[in-house]
Amino acid sequence: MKKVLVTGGTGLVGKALEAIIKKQGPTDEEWFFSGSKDADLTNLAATQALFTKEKPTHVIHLAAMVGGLFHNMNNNLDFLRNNLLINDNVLQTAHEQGCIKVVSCLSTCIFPDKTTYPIDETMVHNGPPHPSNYGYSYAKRLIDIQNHAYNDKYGHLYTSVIPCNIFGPHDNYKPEVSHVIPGMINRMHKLITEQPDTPEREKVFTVFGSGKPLRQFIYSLDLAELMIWVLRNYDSVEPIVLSVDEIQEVTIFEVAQAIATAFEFKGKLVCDTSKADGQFKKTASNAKLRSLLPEYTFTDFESAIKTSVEWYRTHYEQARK
Ligand code: NAP
Ligand code: GFB
Repeated sequence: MKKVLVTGGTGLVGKALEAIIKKQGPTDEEWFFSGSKDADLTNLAATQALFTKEKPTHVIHLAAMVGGLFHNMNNNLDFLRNNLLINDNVLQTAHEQGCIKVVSCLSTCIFPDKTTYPIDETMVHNGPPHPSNYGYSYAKRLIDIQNHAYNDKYGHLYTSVIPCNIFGPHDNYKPEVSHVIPGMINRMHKLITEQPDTPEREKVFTVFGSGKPLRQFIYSLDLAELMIWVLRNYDSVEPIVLSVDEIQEVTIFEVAQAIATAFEFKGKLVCDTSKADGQFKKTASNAKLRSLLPEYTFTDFESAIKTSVEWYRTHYEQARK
C-alpha cells in the first residue's frame, strides 16, 4: 500500500490533486491532503508529528508561502525564510521517516532574469532571478540542491516539477497576495456586482501594469494530472518543467480580455502603467515533458478561464478573498 502525503494540500494545486485522484477512482494508494491546521511546517517538531501520524511512503510537497508579483515584491525576506524552513523540515523529516519518493514544486518564475529563451530545466541556477521575487526564487532553487544532496548521500529519489503560472478553482483571490488571474477575477466580479445603478458599459476595469508581459498559464487540473503521473512514473532527480507549449503564451491584456469574456463584461479595459509589470517574460520549454508524454492535451485556456470564473461566482462565499 502506498501512502501519499500532500503537504500544502488545501490550496489551489492541492484541491486540484484531490479532484483528479477522486475522478481516477480507487487504486492501491491512500492519500492525505494536509494544510497548516494539520501542522505548521515552518516548525520541525510539528512537521515530525505530522509525518509520524501519517507515515507516508511518498510525498507531494506543495506547502509554501505563495503569492503574486506585488506580494513577493514587498516580502522577499519572509518568502525566503518561511520557504527555507518549510522545505528543510519536510525533506529532512521525509528522510528520517524513510519516505521512498518526494516530489517538490519549483516555478518558472525562479529562472534567471537575464537568459536566452526558451528556458529549460538545465538553466535553473544560471544567474540571479528577477529582483521582484528573489526570496521565493532562491528558496525554491535550493530545493533542487537539497534533492541532489539527499540523492548523493542516501540515494533518495527526491525530485521536483517546475510549473508555469497556475490558475483554477480554489485559487487565492486575496487582492494583496493573489496572482494575476485570481486577482483580476476578484476585481472584475466586484466591479460588476457593485454600483448596480451604473450601466455596465460605463464601467472601467483596470489592468495593473502595461498589460504587455507574457505568461504561460496551466490549468490546475491539468497540472494535477501531470504531477500524479510524475509521482507514479518519473524516476529522475532532475527537475521537469510542467508547462503549456511556448506557443500558448499570452499577454496580461489578453488574460484580462479572456476574463472579461467569461464575465460577459460590457465595460472598458484600461491599463494602469503606474503599477509594476514584473518579469516581461519567462518562456519555458516543455520539450522534456512532451518527449515523455507526447499525447498529453492541455485544457483550452479560454474554457479553463470560463470554468474558473464560474467556480468563483458559485463558490463566492467560501473562496479565499
Ligand atoms: P496556495 O493555494 O497558496 O496553497 C498553499 C498551501 O500551502 C496551502 O495548503 C497552505 O495551507 C500550505 N501552507 C502554507 N504555509 C504553510 C505552513 N507554514 N505550514 C503548512 N502548510 C502551509 O498555493 P498553490 O498555488 O496551491 O501552490 C502550491 C505549490 O505550487 C507551491 O509550492 C507553489 O510555490 C507552487 N507554484 C504555484 C504557482 C501558482 O501560480 N500558483 C506557480 C508555480 C509554482 P493553508 O491553506 O492551511 O494555509
Ligand atoms: O501572477 P502575477 O502576480 O505574478 O502576475 P508573476 C503579475 C503580472 O500581472 C504583472 C499584472 O504584469 C501585473 O502588473 N497584473 C494585472 C496583475 N492585474 C493584476 C492583478 O490584479 N493582480 C496581480 N497579481 N497582477 C509570480 C512570482 O510572478 O509568478 C511568484 O512573483 C510566483 O513568485 C508566480 O512564482 C507564479 O507571474 O509576475
